[in-house]
Amino acid sequence: MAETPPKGVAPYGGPAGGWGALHAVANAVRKEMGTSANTRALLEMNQPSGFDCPGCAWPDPKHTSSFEFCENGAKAVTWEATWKRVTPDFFAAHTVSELWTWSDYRLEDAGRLTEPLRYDAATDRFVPVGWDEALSAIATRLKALDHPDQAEFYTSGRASNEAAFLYQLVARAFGTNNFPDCSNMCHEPTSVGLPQSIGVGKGTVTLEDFDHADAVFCIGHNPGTNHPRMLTTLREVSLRGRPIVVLNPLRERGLERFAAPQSPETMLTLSSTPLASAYHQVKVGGDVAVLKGIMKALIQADADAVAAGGAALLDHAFIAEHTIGFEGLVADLATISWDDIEARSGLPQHAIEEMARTYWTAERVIICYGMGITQHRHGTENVRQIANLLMLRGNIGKPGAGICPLRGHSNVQGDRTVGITEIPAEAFLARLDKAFGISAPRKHGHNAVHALTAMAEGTARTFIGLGGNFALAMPDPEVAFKAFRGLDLNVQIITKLNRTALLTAQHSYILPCLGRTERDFQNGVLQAVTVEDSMSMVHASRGGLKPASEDLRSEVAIIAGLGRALLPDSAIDWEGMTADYDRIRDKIEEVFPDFYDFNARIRTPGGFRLRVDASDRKWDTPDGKAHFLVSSGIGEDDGRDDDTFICTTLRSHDQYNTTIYGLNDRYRGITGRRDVVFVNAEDLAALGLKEGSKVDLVTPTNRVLAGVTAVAYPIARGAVGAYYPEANVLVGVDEYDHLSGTPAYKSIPVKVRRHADAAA
Ligand SMILES: Nc1nc2c(c(=O)[nH]1)N[C@H]1C(S)=C(S)[C@@H](COP(=O)(O)OP(=O)(O)OC[C@H]3O[C@@H](n4cnc5c(=O)[nH]c(N)nc54)[C@H](O)[C@@H]3O)O[C@H]1N2
Ligand SMILES: Nc1nc2c(c(=O)[nH]1)N[C@H]1C(S)=C(S)[C@@H](COP(=O)(O)OP(=O)(O)OC[C@H]3O[C@@H](n4cnc5c(=O)[nH]c(N)nc54)[C@H](O)[C@@H]3O)O[C@H]1N2
Ligand SMILES: [Mo]
Repeated sequence: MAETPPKGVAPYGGPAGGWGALHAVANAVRKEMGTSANTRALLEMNQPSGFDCPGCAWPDPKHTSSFEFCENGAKAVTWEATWKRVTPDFFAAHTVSELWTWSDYRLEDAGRLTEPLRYDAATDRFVPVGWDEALSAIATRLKALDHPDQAEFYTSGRASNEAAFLYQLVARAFGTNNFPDCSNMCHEPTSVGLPQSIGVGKGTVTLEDFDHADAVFCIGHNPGTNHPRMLTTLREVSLRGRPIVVLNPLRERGLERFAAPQSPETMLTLSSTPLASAYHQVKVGGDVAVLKGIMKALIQADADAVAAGGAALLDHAFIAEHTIGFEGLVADLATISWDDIEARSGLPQHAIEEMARTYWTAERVIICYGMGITQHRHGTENVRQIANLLMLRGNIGKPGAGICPLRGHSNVQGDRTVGITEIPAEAFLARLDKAFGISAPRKHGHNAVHALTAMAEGTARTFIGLGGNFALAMPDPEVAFKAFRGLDLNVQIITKLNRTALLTAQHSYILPCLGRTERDFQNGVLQAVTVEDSMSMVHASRGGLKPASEDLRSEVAIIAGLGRALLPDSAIDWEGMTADYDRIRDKIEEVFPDFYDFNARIRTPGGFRLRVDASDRKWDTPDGKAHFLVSSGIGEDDGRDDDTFICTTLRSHDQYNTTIYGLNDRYRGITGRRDVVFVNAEDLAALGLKEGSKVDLVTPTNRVLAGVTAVAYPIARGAVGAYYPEANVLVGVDEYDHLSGTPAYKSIPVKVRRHADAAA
C-alpha cells in the first residue's frame, strides 16, 4: 500500500541543470540583489578580465563563453553581492547570546559585515572598533603569549594567493608553523598520498585532456551540486560516446542526466544528455575493495591474454621504465579474495570485472574523485589505489589520461602552493628567510585536528581565522565550541557572520573583508589577486562591484596591517606590498621559482599553468620513479554487524559548506528541510521502520543525531546519509585518517533507532 511521503519529500524526476537551474539563478538574483546594477557581476564571472567564481575550483575553458557560470556559482556570487548589511545597529539590537540561538542560515542571511567589531562582555554585544585599535590590540594579545606556537593561523580556501602568502609570512615571522587549513578536512589525502606515489600532490590533467579521454571514472564526488560546470565537460565526453563510470553509494542526479542551460536546443526541446554509462552503488567506504578488485581482474586478464598469445593489457613498458613496486602490488592483490571484495564493496564480482573491462578497453582514462574518497579513515589509502590503477596502464602523463582530484574551495590548491602548510620543506623556508630577512621556525606546526586538540587542551590560546567557519566545519561541535570559549583571543577575518565568530573568547574581534566580487583599490589603483584552480592553472581575478561598505579592507591590507602591528621592527615592506600587489607577486616568485615572470604571465588572458612534473612523466620522488604503494587489506574493517550502518555526510544542493543558502536539496527531492536521513528502502523495512519514521543515529561512542526523519532513497544497503554540518555531532575529533589527519566524516558507524520521543 502506498504511503504518503513525509512533508517536503518527493522524488525529483528531471535532469540536472535545465530550467530548474535557471529558475534557481533567477530566484537567487531576485532575493539577494533585487534589480541592482550588481547583477552585472554575474556576467563578469570567470571572464578573462573579471573575477574568479568563488564557488568551486573547476577550471574555466580557454575560450570562455559569455555565460561561464552555473547555478551554484550564481548562488555563491549573489550571496556575497547581496544588498543586505549587518551594521552596528544590528549588533546594538542583538546580544551575542541571542544571536547564538539563530540558525546558521539566518546568521549569514543577515548580510555583509560592514565594519570591524570588538566583543564587549559587559553588554554581551559586538561593538564597533577602529581598524588601528583592533589590530594593535590583537598584536598585543599575540605578543603576550608564552610562545608563538600557542597561536593557530587558520586559512579557508577562498583566500587569494597574495593574501595567503602574506598570512604565512606574518605567522612565520612571528614564529610558528601552526597552519590548520580547510584542506586538512578535504584533500589532505591527495596532498599526502600522491607525492609518495607520483611525486606531486595535485592532479595531473588539464581540461583539454577530457577532450581526448576514452573513458572517465567519477568516484565519490557530486558534480551536479559541487562542481556544476564540470557537467558541461562530462556532457561532451558522453556526446563523444565515451563511457563514464560512476562509483557512488547514492544515486546522484547530477551524474545521471544533464540538460545544459547553455544549449538553446536542449532547453527548448526539454531534452537532456545521459552522463553515467554505468552507475555502481558501492557501499560507503568500499572503494579500496572495488579498486583492488578492478586491478585484480585486470592483472588476471592480462596474464590470460598473454598466455593465449594475445596483446598485453598492462602497459608493461611504462611499468618497467617508470615505476617501482609492481611485484608488491601483484602479491598483495593475490592475497585478497573475491568473497571479501564483494562483501566489503557490496558489488558483485561481475560488476567489478565489467568496470575492469571498460578500463582496459579504453586507451586513455581519467579518474576523478572527491570527498567520497578522501574523508575516510583510509582516505589516503583510497587515493593511492586510484594512482596504482592508473599506473597499471600508463594512464598518467599522456594526453587524455590522468588523475583528477576535484578540489573544494576555489583557491584551496593555491593557498597550499604559496606556503600554507604546517610541514614546510626546508628549501622553501630557506628561500623565505632570504627573501624577507627573517628566520622562520623549523618545528612542524599544527594541522586542523592538532589545532583543535591544542585549543581544547588549553595549550593553544589564540585562533585567527582567514575566512571559514572552523568550529562548525570540524568534528564534534561540543569540543570545538568549548575550545573556542576557553581561548584568550578569537579573531575572524570574514565577510558574513557565522557561528565561529559568536564563540567569544576572553578577547574577540571580527574583521570584515572585501569579497572576490568587489573592487579592491589601493593607492587609487585597482588591484588584481590570483588564484590556482584544480588543474594548476593560475590566473588573475579582479572584482567589479562597489564594496559592501567603505570600512571594509582587503584581506591583503588586513594581514599586512597585522604584520605591521605585530612586528614593528621587521624590515618587511608591509605598506609597499599592500600599495601594489605586484610587489607581493614579485616576492612569491622569489620564494617559489615556478612562478617565474609571475606578473607578466598573469596579464595574458587565462593565465598560465604551474609546472606539474608528473604530467610529463617526470617523478619528483627521491628515486625519480613513480611508486605503486601497497598496503594490505581492503580498507578499514567497516565493523558492521547486522544492525550497524555506516553514515556518510552530504552537502545539499543549497549550501556552500557551512553556509546554508536555503533548505532545499532539489536533485535529491527534498524541499524546505534538512532534518532527514537517507536510508535504503529495504533496510528501512528490515528495521521495521518506514519512510517518515523519526529516528536517532547513535554511534558506538554514544554520540547522537536525534530526531531526523527517515527518507527512503536509492542508497547502497548498509549505508545512511545525513547532512553536514548538522551530522558533525556524530564525529569524534580523534576519528581521522592517520596518514593525512583528515576527519572520517564519511564513515561513521551508527545504529538507526526509533527516535526516543516518538510514539511506538
Ligand atoms: N555548491 C557547492 N559547491 C561546492 C561546495 C559546496 O558545499 N557547495 N563545497 C566545495 C568544497 S570545500 C568541496 S571539498 C567540494 C566537495 O565536493 P564533493 O567531493 O562532491 O563532496 P560531497 O558533497 O561531500 O559529496 C561527495 C559524494 O561522495 C559520495 N560518497 C559518500 N561516501 C562515499 C564513499 O564511501 N564512496 C564513494 N565512492 N562515494 C561516497 C556522496 O554520495 C556524494 O555524492 O565542493 C566544493 N564546491
Ligand atoms: N561532516 C562533514 N564535515 C565537513 C565536510 C563534510 O563533507 N562533511 N567537509 C569539510 C570540507 S571539504 C571543508 S573545505 C570544510 C569547510 O570549512 P571552512 O572553509 O572553514 O568553511 P566555510 O563554510 O566554507 O566558510 C564559510 C565562511 O567563510 C567566510 N567567507 C566567505 N567568503 C569569504 C572571503 O572571500 N574571505 C573571507 N576572509 N571570508 C569569507 C564567511 O564569513 C562564511 O561564514 O568543512 C569540512 N567539514
Ligand atoms: Mo573542501
